[in-house]
Amino acid sequence: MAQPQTNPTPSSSQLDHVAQAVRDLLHQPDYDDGSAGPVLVRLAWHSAGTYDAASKTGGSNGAGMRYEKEGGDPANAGLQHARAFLELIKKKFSWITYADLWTVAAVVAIKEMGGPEIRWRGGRTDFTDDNKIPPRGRLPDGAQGADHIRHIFYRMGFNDQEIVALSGAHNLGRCHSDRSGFEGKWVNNPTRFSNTYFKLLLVNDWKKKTLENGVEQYVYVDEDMIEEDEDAEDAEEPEELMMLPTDIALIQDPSFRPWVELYAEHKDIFFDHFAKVFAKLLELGIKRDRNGNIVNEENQQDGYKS
Ligand code: DDH
Repeated sequence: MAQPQTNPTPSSSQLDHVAQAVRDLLHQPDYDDGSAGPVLVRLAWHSAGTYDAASKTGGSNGAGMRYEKEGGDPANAGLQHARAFLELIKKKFSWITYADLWTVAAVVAIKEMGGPEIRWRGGRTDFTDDNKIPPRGRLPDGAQGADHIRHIFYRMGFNDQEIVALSGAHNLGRCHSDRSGFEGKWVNNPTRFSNTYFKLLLVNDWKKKTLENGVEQYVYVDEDMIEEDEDAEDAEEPEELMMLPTDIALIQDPSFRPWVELYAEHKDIFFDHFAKVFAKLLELGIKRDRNGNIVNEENQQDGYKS
């Protein structure tokens, strides 16, 4: 049996440099809503969200999206932009692994966009081939409902409260018809982390709309909230806002809905719960020794025959 290999976490002064470099690249006037932040958050989430607790496969170790097997998954369409942004940092700080960089960048971006401080631990290693990349199909499909959401997130080891808290990330960014088929943003200011997503879920009368490409989503023109929204001074023209069928499932399901109501009312509780569950997400599939170093047991995952 091979000896487990450990990879130490970067020192805090090393990390300070990387964090500053991430902050420096967030402002992207020609990209989407002017920030690389949202797509960086989605990169980290999709790198971790392949985890399967039963087989202990997938998760944020490995940076498998560098390989076609995972990077070419239609569920990951558009995340090449996030990887290209971070490549500039990797060139400068070659000592950091991609798997650490992709996860720490999200934590820095969330904080910089006004979100909570999230505990992050390093030491991830990068796969050197695509053997340990899990099969496609482990990420959620926005066209589905509560049963599907539970199937996907219970597999990772999350409960209903954690599912709703994590979903609050849809306060950030937007859907792109050339990536997922869905179109539009969830809130007026999609580069500011807040609990507006939950408020909008509850106050609006969401109507089903079929897009030209045949994809169904929910829409509302958010006129009232624009005036009330504390972030509204940055907002531009009122634009039709959207929700995925999976977002709407959070208010239709009797066990998810109370959490939506709590987070809509109490931003501080949402921030606290989000910080905890996002930290947990980034640790999926990672085994640490007593010193916090990641243990890569060669025989832990046998790899997949593809
Ligand atoms: Fe998401 N998400 N997500 N999401 N997500 C999309 C965009 C973003 C689902 C589907 C989509 C989470 C959960 C779910 C972010 C973060 C998180 C898009 C649009 C789809 C579709 C992609 C595109 O067209 O570019 C579904 C389904 C779920 C689910 O829970 C059932 C979670 C848990 C997170 C997280 O970060 C914790 C972010 C950020 C974006 C915006 C990306 C961007 O480029 O902007």
